[in-house]
Amino acid sequence: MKFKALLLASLALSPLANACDDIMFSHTYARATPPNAATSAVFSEIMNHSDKDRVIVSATTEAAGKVELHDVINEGDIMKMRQVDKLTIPANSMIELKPGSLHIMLFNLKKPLVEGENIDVTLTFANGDKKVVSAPIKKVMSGMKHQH
Ligand SMILES: [Cu+2]
Repeated sequence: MKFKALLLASLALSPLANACDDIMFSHTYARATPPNAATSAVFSEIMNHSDKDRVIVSATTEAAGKVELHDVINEGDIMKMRQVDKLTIPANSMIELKPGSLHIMLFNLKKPLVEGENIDVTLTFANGDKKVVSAPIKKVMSGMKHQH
C-alpha cells in the first residue's frame, strides 16, 4: 500500500500535461503528388526544448496506407532511401527532415496530395506521447528518385 501511495504522489507531481510542449514542429509540409502517385513524403523542422533526448518511433496518417521513417544514404554515387526505426531529436537541439535527407515516407496514398490541402500526421514517441501535426501540401522540386 505504501508503494501505491508513492506512485500516486509521483504521478500527481509529474507535468504530464506539458509533456508534448517541449517538442515543436515548424515548416512542416507534405509533398504534392501527381495523379496516381502512390508515395509522398512529409518534411519538418523538429525542435526539442527539453533537456532529454526525444525519440520518434512511428508515424501514421489517414492519407496513407503505410508510413515509414526514412533516411537517405549514399551508396557510391547513388542516393538511396532506407527505413530507420527511429528519429532522435537530441536534448536542446533540432533535426531537419528535408528532401535528400530524413523524411517521413508515405506509401499507398489513398488519393493524390493536392497543393493547398492539409494532412494530419500523428507521431508516436518512445515514451508513449503522441503528437498530431498538420502538414500543408506543397509542390516540391524533386531531385531525388525513389529507390528502395
Ligand atoms: Cu523514403
